Amino acid sequence: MIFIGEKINGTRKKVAAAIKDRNSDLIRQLAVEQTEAGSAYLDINAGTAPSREPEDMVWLIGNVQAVTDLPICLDSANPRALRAGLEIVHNTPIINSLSGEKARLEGVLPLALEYGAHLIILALDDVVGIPDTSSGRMEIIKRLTGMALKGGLAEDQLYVDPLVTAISTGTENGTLTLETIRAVKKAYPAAHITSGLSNISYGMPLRGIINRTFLAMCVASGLDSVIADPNDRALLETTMAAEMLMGRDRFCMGFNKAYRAGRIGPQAK
Ligand code: THG
Repeated sequence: MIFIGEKINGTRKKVAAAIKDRNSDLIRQLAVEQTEAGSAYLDINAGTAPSREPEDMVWLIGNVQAVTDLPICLDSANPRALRAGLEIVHNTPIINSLSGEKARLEGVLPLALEYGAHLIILALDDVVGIPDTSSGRMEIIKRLTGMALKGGLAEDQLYVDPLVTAISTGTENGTLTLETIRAVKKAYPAAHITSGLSNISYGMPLRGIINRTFLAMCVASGLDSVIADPNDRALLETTMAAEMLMGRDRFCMGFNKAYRAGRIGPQAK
């Protein structure tokens, strides 16, 4: 599982305050703890102030790269913030994200091609928003994937996000995402499939159990990456069990090793 650590996100209150106060310690601590938990990438979102976003992004990346070698997932819709980040990252990043919205097609796609970055593709545009059928989502995904491939990105540089909407607002919202994952996997076997997932439980009690169960179902459908909290032990346990059961853990070595290292199972005191 390709874990993209989600915690350095300016829409979170603690992180927003740290950005405002230039509190490096909090940001560095989040980078270290997500690195030690086994993240493959660290998502960085500088938050909502568009005028300050480029400099805030640069400040965040500087702090993260001071304590970890992990590549970064640049989480922004702002082409200026993305370019500022692309200029200073040490390793090939993921750009999060391209959608079918005109502004992103014009502002984000050229950056991904210019820098040869990995790219998250969202199944939405500014004509229909998020389509409420799998075929509608696939239509957008195919359009965007086609443009990225034609521009020179390799299929395995793409991370398709099928998008998750709350099960509390639509009985079929879970199966819609699962169906889309299977369709992406079939159309683009080398592409990665990632998602934020926690939207599934919005408005519901016991969000953790809903998120974990859905994660296991998404893994069974072909999801191989997740934007989540890598320090969420129960989520990691479910992820590792699901991948093992799907035949992605030879001789169950990953699961056993994680258990012996105390990364899953009863917490050592
Ligand atoms: N797809 C893509 N990118 C994304 C998302 C997605 N980026 C943002 C988001 N969704 C994933 N990132 C986060 C980061 C933090 C939190 C949730 C998702 C989070 N939420 C707290 C909670 O759920 O309890 C509340 C916020 C807080 O801590 O203040 O921490 O889907 N491509």
